[in-house]
Amino acid sequence: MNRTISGVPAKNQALVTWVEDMATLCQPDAIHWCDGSPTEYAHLLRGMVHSGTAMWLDDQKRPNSVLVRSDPGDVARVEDRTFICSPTQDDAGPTNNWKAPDEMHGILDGLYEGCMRGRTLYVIPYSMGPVGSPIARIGIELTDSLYVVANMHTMTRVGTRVLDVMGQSTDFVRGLHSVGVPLTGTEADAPWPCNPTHKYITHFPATREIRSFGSGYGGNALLGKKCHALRIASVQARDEGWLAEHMLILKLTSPEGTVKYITGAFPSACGKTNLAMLIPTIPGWKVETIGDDIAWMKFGADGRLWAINPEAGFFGVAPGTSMKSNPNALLSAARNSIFTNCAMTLDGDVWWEQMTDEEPPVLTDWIRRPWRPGCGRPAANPNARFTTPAHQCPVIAPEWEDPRGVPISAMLFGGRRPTVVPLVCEAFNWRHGVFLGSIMSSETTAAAAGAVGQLRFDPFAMLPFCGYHMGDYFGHWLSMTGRTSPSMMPRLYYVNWFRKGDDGKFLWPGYGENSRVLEWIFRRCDGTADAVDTPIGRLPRPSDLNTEGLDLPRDALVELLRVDASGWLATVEQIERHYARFGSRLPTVLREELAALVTRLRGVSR
Ligand code: SAT
Ligand code: MN
Repeated sequence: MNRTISGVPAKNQALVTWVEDMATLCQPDAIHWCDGSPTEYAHLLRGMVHSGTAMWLDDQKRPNSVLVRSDPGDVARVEDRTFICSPTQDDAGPTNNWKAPDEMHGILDGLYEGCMRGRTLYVIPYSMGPVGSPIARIGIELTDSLYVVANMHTMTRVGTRVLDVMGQSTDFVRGLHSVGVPLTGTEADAPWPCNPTHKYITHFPATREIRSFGSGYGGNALLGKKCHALRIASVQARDEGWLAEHMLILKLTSPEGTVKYITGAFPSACGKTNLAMLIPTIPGWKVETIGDDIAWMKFGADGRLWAINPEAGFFGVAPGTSMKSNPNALLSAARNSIFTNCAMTLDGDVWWEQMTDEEPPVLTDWIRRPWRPGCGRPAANPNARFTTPAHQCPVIAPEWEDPRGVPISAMLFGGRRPTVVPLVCEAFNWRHGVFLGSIMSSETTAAAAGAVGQLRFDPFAMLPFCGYHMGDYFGHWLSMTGRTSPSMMPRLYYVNWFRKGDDGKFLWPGYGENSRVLEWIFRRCDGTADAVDTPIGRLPRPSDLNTEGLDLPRDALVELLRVDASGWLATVEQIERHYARFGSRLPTVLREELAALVTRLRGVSR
């Protein structure tokens, strides 16, 4: 068939052949090669508005920004439809859905056949990481969704410059995405096309391929993000001796002007963006942002771990973001942003829960219904998002695009834990820290489809994102310290901002006050802050934390830093069950760490 081709096709033979093969399968009417230019982005937004997918927001209030409302059935990652199709089920491990590659390709080829009829196939060459950085990687996403192309423009580095770096290399991740709704020519397109019955988010780590079908939302469809930068990259990182992690990266500067870089692993919608952009409440300290979701870390010639943020934008959770909770995020999204599933005000701006102290008297909610305060429904979807260029962040660190990355001094692990886990706890050493990462757990959030608020183990916040057997992943983490001198390794911390009191209210104020915990961690790395050895790790005493100006009852602070020995002992059985899932692939060292923890806890609770 005669297909229109626009844009400048690549000269890379392997790429051209693959695009032709995929076009033969999906049968789009046209192919567009993205150049990544501002003109192209403007064209994409206009196209989305024209097709009814997006609405312009008021240009005075949110210049060059749109609001998109998705299909109400397509609002979050679908973990039960996400598959790791490694050669054997054992490679995928017990935490991933698995199908044999051939079988999955068979199912998908059936679905992809003719799935782009009546649509344009966009070829998106993207770089995860600064273009040309030795840590960066290239991927190509083919998609029939304008929304995906526009978001990829912001979230990654897209375009011709990526093809230039690629040359004739065949080393790129191949991603194919379709909303799975062909157009026959008579019916009007849906504002948010998606397939109501078939959704597949699939990964083929051995061949570095991603196939996504049926959903247009976030991590299901923006393939550079979770699919490439975490699931595929975690396998590459295992094979090549580095780390691809679900971590924010922040720069912390002390009043003396000393800088340390810290990463933090927290599950989706647990405050990574807030922590990465935090405004310290303690005088003289400064936090700047390198990244808010993903970190790729490799050893430098100096033996330290250096991290880059592979992304170029933020895909942040909107509800709860306000000038009080995270002014830097709100200011980042002041222009040139795509808002998804937010509510709209009468004067053409967006709104979401807790954005302002007072709720607007009338809104259009995210499903386009009239909304009034007290009507009993949220105005924005709980997983509503803003897509915003990282460089618009008022506290973006000048070195955020340094191709060498930044050297990491400390790593945090955290989740939503209403009980048991203290505010902060330092690992005794690397292997104890890996143990703490492996037993991380958190209450589920709206970022994934399914029940919210249920406690689940989410090791290293990678449960939905690790592209291989989690037992081997723990082993990979343990092996990192053997690659350098132990003193070069970052220190590891387990933190919990979400501890609740008997009244069900949070004990710790969080947000900017988390800088007090960061200060302690900073000073621990420098050897200037004290800690006490406890059965679970090294904890600050209340007097070791900077509490000047902190409005917190002393009882609350004591409780936040208390070792709840019986609470920990009560979770041991759950940890054993969690570990049992990994069978013989669980590193023995972690079982030993668990046994040692139990011995230490029994020692104090006797
Ligand atoms: O939809 S995303 O996967 O990009 C967001 C998240 O779950 O962190
Ligand atoms: Mn995330």
